[in-house]
Amino acid sequence: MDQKKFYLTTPIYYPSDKLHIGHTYCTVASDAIARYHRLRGEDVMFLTGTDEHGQKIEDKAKEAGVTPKAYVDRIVEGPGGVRDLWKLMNISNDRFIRTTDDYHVSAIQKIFKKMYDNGDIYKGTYKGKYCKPCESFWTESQLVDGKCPDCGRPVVDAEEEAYFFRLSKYADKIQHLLEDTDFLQPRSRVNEMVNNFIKPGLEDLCVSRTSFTWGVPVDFDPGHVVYVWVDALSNYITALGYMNDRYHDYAHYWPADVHIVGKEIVRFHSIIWPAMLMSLGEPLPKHVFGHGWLLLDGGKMSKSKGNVVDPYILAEHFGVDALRFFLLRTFPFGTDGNFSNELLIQTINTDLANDLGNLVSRTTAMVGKYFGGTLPDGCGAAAADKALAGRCQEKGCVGVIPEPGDIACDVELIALAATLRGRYEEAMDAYAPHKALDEVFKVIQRANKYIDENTPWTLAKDMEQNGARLAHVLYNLLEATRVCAILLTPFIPDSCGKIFAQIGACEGCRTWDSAAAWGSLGDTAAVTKGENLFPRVDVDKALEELEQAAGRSAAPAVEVEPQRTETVDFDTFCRSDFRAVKVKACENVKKSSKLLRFTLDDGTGTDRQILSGIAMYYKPEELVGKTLVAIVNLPPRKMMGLESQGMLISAVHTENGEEKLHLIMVDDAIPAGAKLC
Ligand code: ME8
Repeated sequence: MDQKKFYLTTPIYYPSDKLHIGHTYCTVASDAIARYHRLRGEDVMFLTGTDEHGQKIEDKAKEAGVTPKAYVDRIVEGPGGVRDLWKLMNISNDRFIRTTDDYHVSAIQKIFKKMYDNGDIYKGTYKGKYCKPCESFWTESQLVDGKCPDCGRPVVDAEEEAYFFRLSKYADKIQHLLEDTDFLQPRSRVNEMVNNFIKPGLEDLCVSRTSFTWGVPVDFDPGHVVYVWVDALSNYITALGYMNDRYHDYAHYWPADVHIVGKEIVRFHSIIWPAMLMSLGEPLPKHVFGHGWLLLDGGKMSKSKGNVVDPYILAEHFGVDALRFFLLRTFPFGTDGNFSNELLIQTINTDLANDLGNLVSRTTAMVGKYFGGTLPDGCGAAAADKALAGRCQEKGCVGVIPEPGDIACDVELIALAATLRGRYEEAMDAYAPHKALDEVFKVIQRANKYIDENTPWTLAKDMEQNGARLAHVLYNLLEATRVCAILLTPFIPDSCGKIFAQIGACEGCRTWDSAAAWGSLGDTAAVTKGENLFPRVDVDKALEELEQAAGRSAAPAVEVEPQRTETVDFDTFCRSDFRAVKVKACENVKKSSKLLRFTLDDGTGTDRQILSGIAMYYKPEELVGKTLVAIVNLPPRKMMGLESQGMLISAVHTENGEEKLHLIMVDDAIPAGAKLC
């Protein structure tokens, strides 16, 4: 039989800032799903990457005074960057795509051209609303209180010549896809898409921009760059070699089994992406799964709101596996969840330290203490237990009816553990990792109860009488631990490797098949009590340390440009004419996100106009009436068709990698035109 293939993807992340725990949640969940399919012996392709084009990145790079490519290189490849974070979090992606990779760029040009040639892309004029932070176009009717429906921030009017994609043409097909198939999951997201986007009428989508250059150029019409979402969504196929020669797995892996995405980008994945694929004549992905957000204080984390949680700090404090586990155990995958340090510590202490950690350490310690680390031959796979496990699996249920001679607690434990894999599988296949973990922890909790019921320390008091029963009890505990460790491997891979080593599980009894084969562990497996896998966390101490660490990372790392060593002679310096100027009026320059237009009183009686690229730092109305400093004898310069007669002087520095700017404002008592010397 052919090996089953499984292709899954995360979103490709914007490297506009460092990634936070919300991005980590999305990637860790995808990783657990990928590892689950590998555990089942499938041929898995797991893709992640970075989405590096667009105006937001261009602006950020400008603020930082570097090229966009240098800016994204640092965040993607640099220390503490995206790749480092995924390495730290033990993410097992098979491929990593950057949308600035050459093969992707040229494939996007071909994809755009193909849709143009087949008539699905045409040229028109774009008039509408644009949300810069989200890089999304909106129609008036889609706005919520006049603001971006995704992020709630203000939108701007935009009008320019642009290419459009005939999204409207695909409306019926997309509606059918959403309503009549299981393409979009969880099902609860379907109504939102149909009612909010399809029923009001799908409009054609603007798919090129001319107001900035950091994007994939439309090769047959210079000046236009491809809309960043067309560029980004296509990564799922270019990374397999679609329209390029860098990779050759498109026929092998496409269509994807699932795109895992956050809920705010479901619209792009469940409407625009299938329509693009229909236009290209390519098969559609089998599923899109829209997960919820991790919230902090009830709101989505974002760098601009200043409420992000740093995964590096948490991983350093509690360990990577504990963090991975917490994210997937605590929050139902399809809905939002409130992050807090308290909850994280509580989950570690309850589930990992108390339940799992205790089961492993108590069991291995007792095998060591009472049997020198090796149970006697024949202790484990007692015929009765094998038969019992077989009965359980046949019935596929937990409620096995005991037969004469069965011991009630053995029946319960074995029945629960021997049928665990089926329940786990059902949950994982439904993209419900939290439910899968819940099932595993029911077995772990039952096993701990089994220790208390059998009180091995009492049995050990009379080894002659009870030795065989004691060995059998401990064997059952090792078996239950083994089955749970196999199924926990996708979540906490490193820790499970250690558990296998401690309970003496051979390679053959770490497999998916053996998770449903009770009695796979050899009776005389060499058991060693190793390190305590999940030490209890001291809540107060940890909270205090986290607060300090957050404070440390919040402390601004201020950097200023190194001073110049070459000198200018005094006369040259004196030729620069610095004057105090008063702001009479200030406004945003139309179609420019950066420029402010100042009308200034420079003391000459004639207004002076200066344009300054500082719109991201100041609102125009804040500056009216202020006294600033300008250099007034620079040659005039045209920007966006307007003349700038000089330059305003500012102070700049970098804080935590972000460029900050302050206009130099002087005492209002200084009259307009006063010379600075
Ligand atoms: O959207 N909780 O990139 P992105 C849960 N480049 N998930 C969160 C989250 C939070 N607090 N914050 C972010 C993009 N995410 C595009 C994707 S795909 C072709 C292009 C998730 O870096 C978010 O929901 O802004 C999204 O799925 C992912 O992180 C990437 O977000």
